[in-house]
Amino acid sequence: MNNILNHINDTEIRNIADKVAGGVRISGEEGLLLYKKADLALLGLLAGIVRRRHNQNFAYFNNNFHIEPTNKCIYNCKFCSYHKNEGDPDSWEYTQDEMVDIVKRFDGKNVTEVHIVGGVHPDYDLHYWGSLIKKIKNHRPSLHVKAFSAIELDYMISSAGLTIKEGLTILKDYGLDSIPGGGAEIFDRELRKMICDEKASSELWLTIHETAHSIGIPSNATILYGHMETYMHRIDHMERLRSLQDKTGGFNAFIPLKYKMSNNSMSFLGEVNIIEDLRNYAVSRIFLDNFSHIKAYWPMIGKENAQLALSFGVDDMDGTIDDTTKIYSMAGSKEENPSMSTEEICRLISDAGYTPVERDSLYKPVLSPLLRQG
Ligand code: V47
Repeated sequence: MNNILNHINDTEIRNIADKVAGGVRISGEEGLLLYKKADLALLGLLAGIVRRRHNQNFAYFNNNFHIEPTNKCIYNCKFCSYHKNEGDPDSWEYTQDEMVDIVKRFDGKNVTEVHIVGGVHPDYDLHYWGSLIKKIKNHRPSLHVKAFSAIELDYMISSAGLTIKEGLTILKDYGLDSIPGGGAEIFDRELRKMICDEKASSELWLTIHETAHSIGIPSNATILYGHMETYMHRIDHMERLRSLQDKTGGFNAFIPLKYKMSNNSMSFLGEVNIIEDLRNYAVSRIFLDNFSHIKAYWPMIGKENAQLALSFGVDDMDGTIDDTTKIYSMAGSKEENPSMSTEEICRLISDAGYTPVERDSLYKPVLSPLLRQG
């Protein structure tokens, strides 16, 4: 490895590369230099070192599906293509029975996780959402329920007049297993004000996740990138996550979400290209040394790009999805009806040179019939 690093001409980048190869944490300033000055091939190499330290040659996926209860939302984030007002012909709202029917569609199928996330609907309270989780658990106790972004949680808990800890404890008792990473967007106060002024602050997002971790609810973290932010904003966002992870160890995965431009009021910004996506996955992998997993969410970035990202630090492809999410098709993703079979996801991973592992929601291997047959 040292021989390869000898070919780096820039002394600053060479020193950072030496640190990464030696397993030493890099500073925010050094992360910034990687974004600005390191070429993509070097970033892939360094991210690969960190990736292998955490996950060897494995690449993970799960068998999962989503429920998006409603796209009616009290907030109107500028990047969102999903939000609709009450009365809009494109708005929807499922009843609890309809949502349990979605779960029933997967009876006899080897799914292990349901991911529930949607708009912040004004009419439903904490116990409504809790009882939905309970009904799902009653029907299929082994299904892991990963539900509600910190933004939805803030609304349902604060409108019930409870503390975050009280609200999360109630949801945990109903059967909540983990929390997805949505709603983090970008933590910088000024930028957050520009793109999603109304919803929970960055500090509140972090407090909700910290409190969840303290009562044994793990979670994910996201960043929304590729809009108006600079590299400094991305580093600031990841530094806050890295500090919290040092404190709690409760994050499972970090998921960079690329801003998609269709049907929202920030379309004039356009979208960043694949080079920038790969650069961002790689720097995330290098910088977040205390996160075990970096996920490429293929319904957002596309199957082939997610496959390519495996060589830039990513070790998790998310799941099979089975055409159950609309958030990204509404924002212009080319994956209009996102669905992958276990066979297809395994083939994508092995064609990229990695070993596919079906995981549960906590990254324990699941012995799927397909993988058992080799
Ligand atoms: O918070 C919304 C993003 C997130 C757009 O935890 C957009 O496993 C880009 O958090 N362009 C929700 N992004 C989705 C989410 C998620 C996805 C996959 C896996 C996990 C996990 C979590 O979607 C929102 C927001 O950041 N988003 N609109 C858009 N136009």
